[in-house]
Amino acid sequence: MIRPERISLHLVELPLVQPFVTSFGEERVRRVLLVSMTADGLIGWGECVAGAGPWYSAETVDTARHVIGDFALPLVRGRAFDHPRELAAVLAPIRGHPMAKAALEAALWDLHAQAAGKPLAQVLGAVRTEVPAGVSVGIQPNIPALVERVAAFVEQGYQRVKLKVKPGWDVEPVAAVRERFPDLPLSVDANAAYTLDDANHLRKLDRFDLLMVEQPLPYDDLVGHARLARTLSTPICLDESLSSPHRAWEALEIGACRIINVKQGRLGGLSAALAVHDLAQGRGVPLWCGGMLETGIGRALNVALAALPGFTLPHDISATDRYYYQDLAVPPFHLERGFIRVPQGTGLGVEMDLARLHRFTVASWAWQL
Ligand code: SMG
Ligand code: MG
Repeated sequence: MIRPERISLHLVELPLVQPFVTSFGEERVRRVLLVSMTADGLIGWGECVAGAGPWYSAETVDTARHVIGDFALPLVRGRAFDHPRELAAVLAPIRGHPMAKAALEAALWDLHAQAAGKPLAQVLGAVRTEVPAGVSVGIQPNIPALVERVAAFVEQGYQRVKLKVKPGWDVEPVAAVRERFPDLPLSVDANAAYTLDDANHLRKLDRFDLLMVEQPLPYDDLVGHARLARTLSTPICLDESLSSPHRAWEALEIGACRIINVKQGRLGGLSAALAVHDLAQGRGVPLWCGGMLETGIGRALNVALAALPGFTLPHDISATDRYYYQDLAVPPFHLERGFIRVPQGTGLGVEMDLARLHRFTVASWAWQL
């Protein structure tokens, strides 16, 4: 039984090692909200994956702070939880805001696993001790720079490379990378930058033997993806469109995707991610764990999730040094023969470095429950 006593939010600004450019913008500093939850002498940590602006999805760091502080907290106050999966029902009166909800649920899972004296991965049902690491490469200033970046990651041992694409940066850069690395497991992610009118153009990607094309069309266009899927040989993977387990079910029912990118934040929490895991496993749909430039707190949670049996493709889970000079959590994640090891300590299995948290925090809030 977990009875949360105190909840704090920490707004942090952590400089990225390299700017990350997607079809929707550039990020140089990760502005990120962390949640700490105290119960019975333990502290659980959660990371909210919302961005600084409403570009990836409608949520932002500030909407998450508002929704957690003003609406979720009053619902949680005075409650005790036998299991973290109970939280979703408590927060159900709040429509939307999956990332805000997921951050609270994450802290509860960390507490739950710590109280049980077990690693989170084990509590979730992990079957692996290490997970295959992929890397997501942002849009570069030019093609030679892209090929050089990809070469450096391949050299480091990443098992799969994902290239960010957008109109005007797609067929040529992909062709150049494919020519240099004929056998590299390669995928592309458009972050919703195309429409169904681009179907003929997108078909040009079929010649590069890509593992998948991720979220080519707008987030609310499941039917468009189903139509596009009928004309592409490259499998479609959905990310932004899958905002809940029910949406994932709908997408599979109508053939809008053949692969699922699982992000617990986008889906509304780890329990929702587990529901998608079970849904996909039952249908033989391959899964992999997406990334949101998490700090070590969110990364530890992703690694634990990715250790489940349904996760069979390399993930957007890279080593800490690909993102940050100094992470908030210790120890950092390293690449070992192309894999990231699943933490074996209790709970998340990483420790928040409180001095670093303090150094990078720009605002914080706390509530006694
Ligand atoms: O965490 O390695 C990572 C980033 C992976 O490309 C990545 N994420 O659409 O899948 C995606 C993007 C969303 C984040 S953009 C800030
Ligand atoms: Mg994506």
